Amino acid sequence: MLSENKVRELKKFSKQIQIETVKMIASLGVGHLGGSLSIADALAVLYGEQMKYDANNPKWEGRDWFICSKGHAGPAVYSALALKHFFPMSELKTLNRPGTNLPSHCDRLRTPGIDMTTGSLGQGASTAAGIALAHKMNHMDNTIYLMLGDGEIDEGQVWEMALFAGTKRLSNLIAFVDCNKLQLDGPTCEICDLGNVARKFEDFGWYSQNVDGHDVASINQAIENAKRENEKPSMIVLNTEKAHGWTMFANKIGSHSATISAEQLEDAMSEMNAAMKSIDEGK
Ligand SMILES: Cc1ncc(C[n+]2csc(CCOP(=O)(O)OP(=O)(O)O)c2C)c(N)n1
Ligand SMILES: [Mg+2]
Repeated sequence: MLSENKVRELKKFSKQIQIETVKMIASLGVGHLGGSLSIADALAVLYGEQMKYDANNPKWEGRDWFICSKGHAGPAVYSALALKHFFPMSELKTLNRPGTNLPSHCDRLRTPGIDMTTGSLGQGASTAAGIALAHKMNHMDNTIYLMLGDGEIDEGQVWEMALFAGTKRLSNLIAFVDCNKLQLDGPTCEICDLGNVARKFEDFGWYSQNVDGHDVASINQAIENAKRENEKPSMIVLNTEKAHGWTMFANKIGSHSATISAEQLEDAMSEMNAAMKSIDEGK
């Protein structure tokens, strides 16, 4: 269980990830806002508490891997990596510009700390299972973390991976689905209703849990539970809100790829800095 201080530290880290994400996208003018903000809390728990890594040696063999299969959420991952010193914060302003190390979608050959190239939805799922299998065959105890989107899991490839990982008992694979209920241009349930996601993965041989995806303590506990499971891959369904943390865009379809004006940036910073102050004051 996390101490009160640690919970506060993770909440602040998550808020900082959100702040940097919005600033980064606003500096370019447009980007994948909603699906970046919705995973900030999970990223804070991973990079602030659970994952083994060495920012000075991103390819360290003993590290845990993070594969953001919903590769369009790159901005949130870049924020977490920069805040943990994988590269200078000043690089965040180069998002998706010519010559940048931070393309709009994750690229393992461009960005220190990005473990897999993603963006074509579904493919990160298969690569994560392959990497988990390779580590298992080599008797290595690294954990492979995988982030999927709830629209992304419409892809048949994800379910092929689910079957494979269940069959191979890849207990070193801990996956999340960011259930923010929206995809690119509509509600997930209207486009392809997946029903009970946790139960479906359970049927494929996984250990499944449902958590509040904006509660860092619950996310942390779910990962602890998953690490204790030695026979099955784990699925942690994160119940989230798209563009969480910024009322103007929260739960709106238009948050998926949003343009951000100077006035809107000001609005976001005032809301997010107030939220940061509340965390500091223990509210
Ligand atoms: C194979 C593939 N098809 C389509 C796209 C275009 N696309 C990018 S994001 C997205 C919606 C994904 O929805 P979801 O997984 O719910 O993402 P989130 O809500 O987390 O942003 C789509 C269709 C893509 N990147 N890859
Ligand atoms: Mg979604």
